[in-house]
Parts: sequence; C-alpha cells; structure tokens
Amino acid sequence: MFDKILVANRGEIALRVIRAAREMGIHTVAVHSTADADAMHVRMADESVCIGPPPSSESYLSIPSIIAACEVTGAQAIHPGYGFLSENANFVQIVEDHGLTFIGPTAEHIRIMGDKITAKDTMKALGVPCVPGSDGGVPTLAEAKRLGEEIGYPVIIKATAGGGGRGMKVAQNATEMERAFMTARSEAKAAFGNDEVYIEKYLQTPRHIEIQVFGDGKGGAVHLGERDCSLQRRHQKVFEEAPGPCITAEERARIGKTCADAVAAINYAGAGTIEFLYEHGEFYFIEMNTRLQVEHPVTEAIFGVDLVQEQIRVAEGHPMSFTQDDLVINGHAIEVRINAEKLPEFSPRPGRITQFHTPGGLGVRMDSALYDGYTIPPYYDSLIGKLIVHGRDRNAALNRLNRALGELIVDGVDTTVPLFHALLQEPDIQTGNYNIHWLENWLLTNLQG
Ligand code: MV4
Repeated sequence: MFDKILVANRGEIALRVIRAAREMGIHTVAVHSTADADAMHVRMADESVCIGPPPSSESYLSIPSIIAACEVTGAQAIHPGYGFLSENANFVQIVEDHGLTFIGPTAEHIRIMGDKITAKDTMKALGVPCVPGSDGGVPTLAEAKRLGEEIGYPVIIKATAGGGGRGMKVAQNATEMERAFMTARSEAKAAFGNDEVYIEKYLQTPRHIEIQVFGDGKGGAVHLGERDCSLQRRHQKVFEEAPGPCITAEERARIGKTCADAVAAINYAGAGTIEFLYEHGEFYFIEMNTRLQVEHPVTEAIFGVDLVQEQIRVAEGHPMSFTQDDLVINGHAIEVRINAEKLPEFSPRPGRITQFHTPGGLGVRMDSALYDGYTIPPYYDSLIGKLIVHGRDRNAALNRLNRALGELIVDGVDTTVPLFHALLQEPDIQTGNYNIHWLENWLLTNLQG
C-alpha cells in the first residue's frame, strides 16, 4: 500500500488524482512551477514542492526535479496524469531505477505503443483489426508509389514517431504521392528527429471510436466500452460521449473482447485506450494511448467506477476491483471541454477569473482547477474545465448538458461555452450523426473560423 504519492501534473487532472488518493487514505504531494504557486492543486494536496520556473520544459517536464521532490517528501509512487511525462518511457525507467513506482504501464509498453509501426504490428499479431497499409516503414518514393497502386488511392502517410495527428499527409493519386511522401518525411525528421513513415488506406468519413481497456499487469484485463470522440478541431477533442451513438451492444462486446484479450496477452498494467477509425460498420486500429485520457470521466459515469483509484490499486500490486461481468453500462454521458479561448478563432485568452460558478445537481460533474480570483497563466493549456453530464439516455444527457451550461458562470475571460450552446441546437448533434470532419466543416460555415 502506498502511504504517499506525488502527482506530476497540474490543473484539473492533478485535482482528479488528489481526490482519488485522499479517498483511499493516501497522502499527496503536488509539484508546481513558480507560475502555479497559487494553483488549486497546490492548495488541495497535503504537501507541495516548487520544481522550477514557468516553462514546462523546466518544471513539469523536469525529470530530476520531480525525482528530487519524491526524495525530499518520501513519496513512494508518481501519478503522471495526462500529457507532460505520462507517455515518456525514459521517465518511467528513471522512476523505477530510483526505487519508486510509476502509476501506469511499464516503460516497455509505453515504448511499443509510442512507435506507431511497432504498435500496429503488435496489435495486428494480437488479432486487432487494423487499417490496410504498408508492412512497417516505407523507405523510398518508389516503394510508396508501388503501395499506392496496391492499396488504392487515397492513402495517408504517417510518421512512425508521430501520433495524435502530427506529421500526416494525404495523397489522392500517384501525382500527389511524390510531394506528400517527401513532405511527410521532412516534416517527420524536423518534428521527431526520425523520418520514418508508413502508409495506410485513407478512410474518408470515419468516426473516432476508442475503447477503454484496463489491465492488472498479470494477464488479466477488461474493457469499458467505447467513447465517440469524433468532434475535434485541429486534433483537439471538444465533445466526447459514451456509449458511442452508432455502436450496438453486439459490436461493443466483440471489439471490446478483442481489445481486452489483446492487452491481457501482453500483461498490460493500468488504463489504456485503443483508438479506432470506424466506418461502414468496421473498426480499424490506428493508435494506442498508454495513459489515463482527458475524457475518462464519461466512461466512469456510465460504468460507475473510479479509474484513477483502480490505477493506484493495480500499481500497488492488488487485483482489479471489478471483472468484465461487473461492468454494465448505465445510461449515457457527455463531456465538453471548456477553454479560455476567444471565438471564432479559438485564440487563447489567459487572464484573471473575476467570477466563477460551476453547475451542479443530479448527473453533473465539473472537473476544474479554477476559482474566483484565479489568474489563468499563459504558459500551459487553456482548459477551464471539463463539464461531464450523465443521464438515463442520450437525450436526457443532452438536455442536462444544456441545463448545466446555462448554470456555468465564468467571468473575466472569453470561453468556448457559446460553441456548445450552438452545437446543441444542431440536428446532427441531437441525433449523433457526425464523423471526424463534421466539426471543422460546421465551423467553416457557422463561425467563419
Ligand atoms: C487516419 C485518417 C484516415 N485514414 N488514418 C488523425 C489523428 C491520428 N490519431 C489519426 N488521424 C487520422 N488517421 C487513416 N488511415 C484520418 C485521421 C484524422 C482524424 C482521426 C480522428 C479524429 C479526427 C481526425 C481528423 C483528421 C484526420
């Protein structure tokens, strides 16, 4: 059992982890940059350590400072949250070399899934359906053109070291391949220091469906259904829901079992997300995320589980607290990410919050680290908070979201709340009729962004 854990993050996710730990009787250590001395996660933790100046590279990403903070406070384990060091295999190795526990998967699993070709090879071998494409890296333009003919255009060229939409190029035909291939390689080299790319059939109108998995690190694993995260802007999710409005119970059971069996077979430990593109009733694996995701609360809402407490339990070497049969979906949940941004261009608007009131009532959860008088610093992301609503069905969740958005008061900065009020008026949103391109298209005609 851990007596004390260190939370290597900030903002709402740091609070999320502190809350989980406190309910388990575990003491918490917050770390913070000098810009975050007044942050809520610092106030809410039992202890705090300043780990550096405002830039993340010198604070939240500073491995020596975080290890030193564990040593001076006696924390036995580190929860990384999402972003920052959460998917850094070298960090995990260093944590373990210091006799500390990383609350998450092994360095090896993070490394495998961080390399997008190795991830795909691994999943394919485990029976997970993948997008048709190259077998590994594509070293030459000649090979790329040969594959273009074989797979059939359009194709997409992706960086092996990429992920999350960075370093991708689409080629509609052989003529476009030359430019797309060369650009993808040079951008990959510049962004990741690795110019290896791979090629896939380009799916034109898929949905982004991701399966939440959880492993005990000892060959046991479950799935917690899917989330539909198709509503994105520039690869940033803005609206997520569970269950997916287009997924049947049979499809869920089938792809869910495939995913749970796959992670069980590799002895995966803790929370993970297997991302798919879903088109014409078929799932196509694209990537696996080896962290707790921003949108995990929609899954928690419909299954009634605490994924962070489960991560801590498994990191302590305990068995999971639920089996697959225990996991029954109850109702529908929706999360919206509310940012301090000015519409229509979504430009960040850090600044002082003069009035803050979060919605409440049955089926409403707001995860936020803001408070009256807080100043959002300019150095980090612009997330004000995540509003998560839960209802007996999708329609009830939509009505509850509308009601809760109406109760939210954020004064002092511009927010993306008007976007959500507008989206809730759209018949396609009301019926769940959207794909990965819906939001960007809607923004073009409705917000001239
Ligand atoms: C694709 C694709 C179409 N076909 N792969 C973007 C993020 C990264 N995780 C994978 N992405 C895509 N991969 C094939 N073979 C379209 C996208 C994509 C996308 C995916 C999910 C959500 C939003 C997206 C927006 C643009 C492109």
